[in-house]
Amino acid sequence: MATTKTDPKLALTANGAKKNKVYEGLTREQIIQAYRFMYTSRRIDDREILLKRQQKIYFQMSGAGHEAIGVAAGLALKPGYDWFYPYYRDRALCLALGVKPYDMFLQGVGAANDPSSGGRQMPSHWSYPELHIVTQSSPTGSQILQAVGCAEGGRYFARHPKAAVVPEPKFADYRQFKNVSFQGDEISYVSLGDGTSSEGEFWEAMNAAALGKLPVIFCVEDNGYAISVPVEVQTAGGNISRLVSGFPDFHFEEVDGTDPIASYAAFERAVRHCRAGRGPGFIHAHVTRPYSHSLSDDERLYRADAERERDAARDPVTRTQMFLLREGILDEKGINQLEKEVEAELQAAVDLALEALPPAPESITKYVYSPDIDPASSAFDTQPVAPEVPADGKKIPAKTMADLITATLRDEMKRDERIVIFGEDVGDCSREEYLKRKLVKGKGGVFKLTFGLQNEFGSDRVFNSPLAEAAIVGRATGMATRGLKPVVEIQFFDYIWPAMMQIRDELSVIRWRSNNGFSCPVVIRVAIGGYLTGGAIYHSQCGESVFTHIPGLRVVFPSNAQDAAGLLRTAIRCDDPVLFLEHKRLYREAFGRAPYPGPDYMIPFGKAKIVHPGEDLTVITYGAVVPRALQAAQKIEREQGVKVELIDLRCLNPFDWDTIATSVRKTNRVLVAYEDTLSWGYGAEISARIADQLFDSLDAPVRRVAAKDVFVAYQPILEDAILPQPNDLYLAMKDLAQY
Ligand SMILES: Cc1ncc(C[n+]2csc(CCOP(=O)(O)OP(=O)(O)O)c2C)c(N)n1
Ligand SMILES: [Mg+2]
Repeated sequence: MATTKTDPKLALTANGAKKNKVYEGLTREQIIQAYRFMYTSRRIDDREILLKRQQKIYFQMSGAGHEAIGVAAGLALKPGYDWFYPYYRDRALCLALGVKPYDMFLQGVGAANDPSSGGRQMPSHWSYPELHIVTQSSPTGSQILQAVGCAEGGRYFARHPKAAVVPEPKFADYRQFKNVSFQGDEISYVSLGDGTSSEGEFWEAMNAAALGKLPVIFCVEDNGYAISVPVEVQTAGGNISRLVSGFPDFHFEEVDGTDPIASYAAFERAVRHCRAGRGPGFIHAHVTRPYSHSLSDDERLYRADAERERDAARDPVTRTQMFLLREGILDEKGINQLEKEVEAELQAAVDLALEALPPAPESITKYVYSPDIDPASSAFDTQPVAPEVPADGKKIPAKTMADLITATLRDEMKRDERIVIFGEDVGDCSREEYLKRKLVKGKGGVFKLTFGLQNEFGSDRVFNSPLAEAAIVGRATGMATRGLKPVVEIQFFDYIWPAMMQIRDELSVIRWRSNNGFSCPVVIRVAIGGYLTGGAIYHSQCGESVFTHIPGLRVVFPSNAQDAAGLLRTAIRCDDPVLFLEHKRLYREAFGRAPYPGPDYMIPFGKAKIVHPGEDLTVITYGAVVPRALQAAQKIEREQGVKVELIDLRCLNPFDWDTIATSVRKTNRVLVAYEDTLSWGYGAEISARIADQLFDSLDAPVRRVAAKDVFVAYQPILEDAILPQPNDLYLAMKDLAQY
C-alpha cells in the first residue's frame, strides 16, 4: 500500500517574492486548500482500507491517483449550481464540492444517517442533493446519458421558466414534490474511466451532447487500466482523445491529470466554453492508479514492477506536495501542520462513524415508490365526463385507443408545461421549415399517436431523438431528475433492450438507492404485442414479466380506449416511473372504442375491471387477450351455460389481488391467460399466489393459457399456432368448468 510521506530534504521556507503569485488563476491559499482536499482524499482511502481489513466496513473503492483532476474540477465548478454525475474515483472532487469525510465514513459503515443512501449503497457511490451531486450506481457509464438529460432539463427550464412554477392544481400531481432550480448557464459534469469509454452509452451521450450543443463536461480519467485490461486493448489506437476529436462544437483538452494546476486551467477553459453556450467540453486527464483496482484485485498479477514504479513517480499527492515546497507555498512545518490537522479530523470522523446506528430492517421497502403520491389511491379515481351529444342528434362518435392516447397527451401537455415528448419518429417533422411553409403534414410516430403535437406545442416539447434507445431512457431520466416529465416512446417493445440497463439499474432504482434524495418519474410508452399477421419475431414480442419483476417500476397494460386514456393520465401525473404498454393490435380495433372521457379522467393503478360477470369460472387476463377471452366466454355461455367472470387486470404492477381473490372465492375455478410465452410469464406469479393463498377455495387446478415457448413467426398460420386464440381459451374454460 502506497502511503503519502513528506520528503524533508525538499522542504523550503516561504519565499516572500512569490507571495502574491497566482497559478493559472489560483492563489497560493487556493492551492493549499486544493492540496488539503487531495491529501484528505488519499488518507480517507488509507483509513477505509484499514477499516475494511478490520472488518469494520464492507467494501472499499479508492480514488487514489485521481485526486488532482478531481480537485481541479471541484474548484472550477460550483456546487449547488452546476450538476455532478461523478464516478467512484471522484472522492477528491466530492470533498472539494463540500462533502465531509464523516459523510464518507458513514457510507462505509452503512449507517442509517449516511446521507448518500442510508446504508443502501457501497462507499464511493456519491449522492448529495443539496450539492447537486446526483446519485450514482455501479454499472460503468450509466451516468453519462443522464448527465446529458440533466443539461437538457436545465436548458428547458431556462427557456420555459413558467414551467418551473408549481401551480395550485385542483389535483396534486408530481410537481408539488419537485423543487426545480435552474441558472441558465449551469454545467453538467460527468466523469468516467478510460475503460468505460468503450461502453455504447458513452458514444450515444457524446452524440446527443454534440447534437444539442449542450453544456456537459465529459471528464475521462485515464489511469491506463480497466481492472486488468490496459488502454491499448480497450481503446482503438490507445487514445480516446483522438477517437472523439471529430465531434463538433466540443472544447477538447488532454491534460496531465496528476497536476492540479494544469488540470484546473483545462477545466477553466472548458467551463468558459460551456457557460457561453458554445457546446460541450471534453477533458481527457492522464492519471495514475497507485493502488490496485479495488481491494479484491492485486495489480502485481498483470502489471510489471517497472511500470508501477513509473506510475508512483507521478503520484499526484506527492507531486503537489513537492510543488508546494518548491514554490515556497508551504514549508515542511506547514505541510506537517496541515497533515496533522487532517489526521485529527479523520480520526474524529472515523470514531463518530463507527458509533453510527445501522438502518432498521423494517425500512427496506421505504422509497421503492414515491412516499408522496400513491397512484393506487382514490385521488386518481375520477369519473368520465359525458360527451356532448351532437346537435344533429347523430350518435356520439366512439374513438379508438390510438385517438384517446393522442387526446390525453394533448390535454396533459396543455395542462403541464413540464411534459416533453421524444423518441424515434415521434415529431411531426424535424425540418421545421417544411412544417412552417406547410409543405408537409408531418409524421408523428410510426403509429401516428403523437401526430400534430410538435406542430401544436413546438419543437422544444416534441422532438425526434437519434435512433438510440438507451439514450432515450437515460436522457429522460436525467431530465426527470431536474423536474421535467418526459413522456418518451420506445417504437417497438422488441427494441427496448438497449435501454434495459437504464430501466433496470437506473430509472427504477434511483429513488430507493438515494434514500429518496432523487427521483425520476418518467413515462415510457411502448408499442407491444402480436396478432399482427406478418409482424414476425421482431415486431410482435411481449415480455412484460421482465419489467414487472423490477421493483420501483409501475407497469400498465390497457385493453381498451377509455382505460388507456385514464391510465395514461395517472401515469403522467403520478410521481413514479411508469412503463405504459400499448398493444399495437388494439390501437385501432373496433373492440373497446369509446368517446373521450374528458381532460381529468383518471383510473387508479392496481384496480382491475370485471369485463363480464359470472359465477362458474374466473378468467384473469389483460391486453389483447381480453377481447379474445370475451369471445370465448360468450361462446361457452351460449353453448354450455357456463358463466365466466372475466377480469381485465389493466395494471400489472401494482395488480388487483382483492378483485382476483373475491372472484376465485366465488367461482372456485381459475384460468390465467396471457399473450406472452407460457413459462415464467406474468401469469405464473398470479397462479402461484392463488395456489398459495386461495388453495382452500379451489375446486380445480389453476390453469394457464399463453403463447407457446417460441418466438412469434411471420407466416400467419404459424403466428396463429403460437399465440393464444379464442378457441384455446374456450377449450381451457370448458375443461376447467367440467373438472
Ligand atoms: C457495465 C459494467 N460492466 C462491468 C463492471 C465491472 N467493473 C467495475 S469497474 C471496471 C473497470 C472500469 O475501468 P475504467 O472505466 O477504466 O475505470 P477505473 O476503475 O480504471 O477508474 C469494471 C470492468 C461494471 N461495474 N459495470
Ligand atoms: Mg481506468
